[in-house]
Amino acid sequence: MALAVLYTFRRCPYAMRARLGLLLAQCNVEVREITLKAKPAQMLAASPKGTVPVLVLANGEVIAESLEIMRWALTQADPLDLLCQQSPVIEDKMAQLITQNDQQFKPWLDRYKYADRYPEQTQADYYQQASHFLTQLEACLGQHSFLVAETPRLADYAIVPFIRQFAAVDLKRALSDDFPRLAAWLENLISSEIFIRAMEKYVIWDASHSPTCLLGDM
Ligand SMILES: N[C@@H](CCC(=O)N[C@@H](CS)C(=O)NCC(=O)O)C(=O)O
Repeated sequence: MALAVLYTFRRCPYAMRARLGLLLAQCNVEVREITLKAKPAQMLAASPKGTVPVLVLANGEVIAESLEIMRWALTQADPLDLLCQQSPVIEDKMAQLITQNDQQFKPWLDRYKYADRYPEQTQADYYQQASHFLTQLEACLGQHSFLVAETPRLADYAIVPFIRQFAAVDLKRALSDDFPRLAAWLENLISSEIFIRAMEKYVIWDASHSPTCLLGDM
């Protein structure tokens, strides 16, 4: 059976989230690593908005939003119950956290990371603004080992790439100084086997290459 094709960019937190979802669902796809400076015509034909990740299913359907790719994959198989579909309260809580991450935290993260491009406020101001969400995550981690439960769920995997990016902006400033539980959570997740697999390096895709698969050679 033809595999779905994932257009991805290793360092993009949205693409990381999609790769994590696919790996956690043990869903094999053909991986096409791209560079944002020269997006392949095949990707743009599938998704003219030009963001990664893009998943093109075997039936030609296109999913061009990272969270939807995670949800699609986990709907095929969810051996670790990451979607928590039996627990509407947890599902709601996860949806809320992910929306906050994507809509509120991410814009502050971008300003904090590229403060020189946003001279209206200082980098310290942007740190403070971004910290509101981190304080909330720290409180969640006071209740359980992961964001909504004792084991990682959808929200943990959807959010961790962005917290990783935040922590990497200023390596002199340890995340653990202000957010000790979040720092331990981050370390735990990014050192996990699944995250390491999601960060595997691929050469930039070219139509002449033989296909590379997310789960390895078939
Ligand atoms: N809402 C989209 C956002 C994806 C996104 O913005 N990806 C960035 C890379 S991190 C991108 O492709 N930007 C296009 C560009 O820089 O040309 C999703 O969740 O998939």
